[in-house]
Amino acid sequence: MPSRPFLRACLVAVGFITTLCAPALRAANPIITDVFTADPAAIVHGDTVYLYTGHDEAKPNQGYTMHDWLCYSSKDMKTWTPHGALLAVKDFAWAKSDAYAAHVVEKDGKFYWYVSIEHDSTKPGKALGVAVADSPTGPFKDARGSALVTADMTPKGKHAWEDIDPAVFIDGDGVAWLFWGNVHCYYAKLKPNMIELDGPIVEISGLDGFTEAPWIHKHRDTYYLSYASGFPEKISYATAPSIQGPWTSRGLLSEGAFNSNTIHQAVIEFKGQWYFIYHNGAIQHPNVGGSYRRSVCIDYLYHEQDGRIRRIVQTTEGLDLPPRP
Ligand code: FUB
Repeated sequence: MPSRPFLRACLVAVGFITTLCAPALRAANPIITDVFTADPAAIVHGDTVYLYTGHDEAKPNQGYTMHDWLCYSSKDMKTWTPHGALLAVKDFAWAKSDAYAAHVVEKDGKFYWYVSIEHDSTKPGKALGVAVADSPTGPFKDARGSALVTADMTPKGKHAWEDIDPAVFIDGDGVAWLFWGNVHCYYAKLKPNMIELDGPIVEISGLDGFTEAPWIHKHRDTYYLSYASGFPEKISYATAPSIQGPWTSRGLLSEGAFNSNTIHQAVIEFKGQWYFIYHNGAIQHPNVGGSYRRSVCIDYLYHEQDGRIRRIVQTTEGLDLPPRP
C-alpha cells in the first residue's frame, strides 16, 4: 500500500497539473490566459461572435512587441474557440512592424480587417491598411497592396503614431465610415468597395480628453462614440443624432484597466445583451501581465432609458456572473 506522504505528493501533483491544464479560454476575466491578447474588436456573424485581438509578445523589459493578430469565436460569449494568427505584419508588403489595434467588419459577404501598422521608410509613421477575406476566419490578404491612410494624409498631428486604431461603422443606409486616431480623432467615408476613402478626412473636435481607440455603436436612434481618454487611459463616450455628429461628450464609461496604461474597448450586442470588451494587464500566470502584456476581458454593458450608458463594472468573474435585469 502506498505511504501517506506518497499519496499526498500525488494529490499535490494532480492539483498542479490540473491548474496548468485549466482551460485557457473561459468566461471569467481575462478570458484568454495562454497568450497575451490586446485591442479587442468583435463582430456578430450569424449565431457566432468573432473576436479579433492583437497579440502582445513583449519580454519583461520590452515595449510593444506585436507581430500578428489573433481570432477567436464563440456562440455563447463564454466558451471560445481559437483560430490562431489569421493576419500578420508580413502580409502587408509595404509595412515593417507593429501589429497595433485593428477592426473587422462584414460587408456584402466579405470581411474587411482594418489594421494599424508601421509603414516602411517610404511613408514613415503609423498607417492604416485593410485585408479582405470571404470568411470571418480567412484566408485574409492585403486588399490594396498599399496603405489606406498614411501619416502625410493627416498632417495636423505632430507625432508619428497618429494614424492608428481604425473602427468602421456601416450605417443603416449601407454607407461605411472609418474612424481612427491618436490625440486627434478622424473620420472619413469609405467607398462601397470598402478599400478607398470617399471624401475628405474630417477631424472630430470637442471629444473630452480623446487619446485613441474610437469605437462606434448605435442603440435605438443614438450613435455612440466611445474612446480611450487621458493617460493612463479610461474610457469616455459621446453621443450624436447622426454618424457625422454633432457629438456631445457624456463623460466616463469606464475606469482604467487593472495593471495596464491602455484599455482599448469594443462594444457589441449579441442575442439581445450588450457587452464591453477590453484588455487589462492582470494575468500573473504563466507569465506576468502589464501594459505590454495585456489580456482581453469581457463585462456587461447596460444602456439607460435616458440614452446614457451605465458606468462599466470591471469584474474578475466576467460573464460567469448573470446579467442584471
Ligand atoms: O496595442 C498597441 C496600441 O496600444 C493600440 O493601437 C492602442 O489602442 C493601445 O491599446
